[in-house]
Amino acid sequence: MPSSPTQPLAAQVAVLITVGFVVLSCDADNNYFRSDIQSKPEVETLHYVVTEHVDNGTLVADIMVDAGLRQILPPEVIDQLYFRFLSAPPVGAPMSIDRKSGIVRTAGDIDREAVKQCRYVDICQLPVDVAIGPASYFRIIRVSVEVADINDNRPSFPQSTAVVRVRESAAVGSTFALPVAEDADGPLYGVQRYHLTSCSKLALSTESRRYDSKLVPRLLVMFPLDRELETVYHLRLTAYDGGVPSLSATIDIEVKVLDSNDH
Ligand SMILES: [Ca+2]
Ligand SMILES: [Ca+2]
Ligand SMILES: [Ca+2]
Repeated sequence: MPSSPTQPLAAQVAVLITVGFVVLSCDADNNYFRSDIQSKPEVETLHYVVTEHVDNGTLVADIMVDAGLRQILPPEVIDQLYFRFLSAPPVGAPMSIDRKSGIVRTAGDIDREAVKQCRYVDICQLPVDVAIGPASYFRIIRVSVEVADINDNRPSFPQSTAVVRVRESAAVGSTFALPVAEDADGPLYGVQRYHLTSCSKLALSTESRRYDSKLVPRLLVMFPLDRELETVYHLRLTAYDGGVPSLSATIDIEVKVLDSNDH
C-alpha cells in the first residue's frame, strides 16, 4: 500500500485494491510470468484515488508493493524488472512512473475539469495500465486511478441580466426558459439547485436536461397575468452548487408582460 499515515503527501491519496489475486508458476527457465500470462492475461486490477490539485509529486501508487512482486519473485528477478505506462496518462492528469521502483507520482497539476474522460461522469476512473519488463518477465498490471473532485469552480451565468418576455395571455402552468448556470465541477459539486425571488404571479420550476442531467430553471406562470396591473417583474435567479458551503451565482431577470395583441 503506497499511502501511510506517516507520509503527509500521501494523506490525500487513498488506495483501494478491489481485486488482488496473483497466480504464478515457474517454468524450467524460471520465467515466473510467462506461464501465468498464457492462462490469465489480466491477473489483477489495482485501484487508486487521487484528489485533484494535490501537490506535484504526490505518491499515487507503488506498483512493486501493491502487486506483491517482492513476495512472489526472488531478488535477482526483482533487480531486473522495469516499469512503464502502456499509454501516456490523459491530458489533465499528468503522472509519472519510476522505471526501476514502479512508484507512480503526480507529475504536474491534476485537474479533474481538464480531463476529457471526467466530463459528465460521477466517478472519473482513468486506466493507466503498467507494463513490466524485460520481455522474459513481461506482464501487464491493470491500474485504474480515480480522480476525486473538489469544489474549485463556482457556478456562473453567461451574463448578469436577462429579459424574459411573457404574453399576458400565457396559460397558468406554462413555463418559459431562464438562463442556465454553468459549473465546471463534476455532478457532485456542479449546480444542485436554483432559487428565484418571490413573486405573486410567477415561480421557479426546474427540470433535468436529458443529455447531461444538468438542472434547467424555467419560469412558471402560477396565476393569470394582467398587463393593466403589472407590465414588468424584476426577479433575481440564484444558482447554488453542491459544495459545503455552496458557491453561488446570481442573475437579474426582467420579466416583461406583453400585450396579447402585440406582434
Ligand atoms: Ca479543478
Ligand atoms: Ca462548483
Ligand atoms: Ca473540481
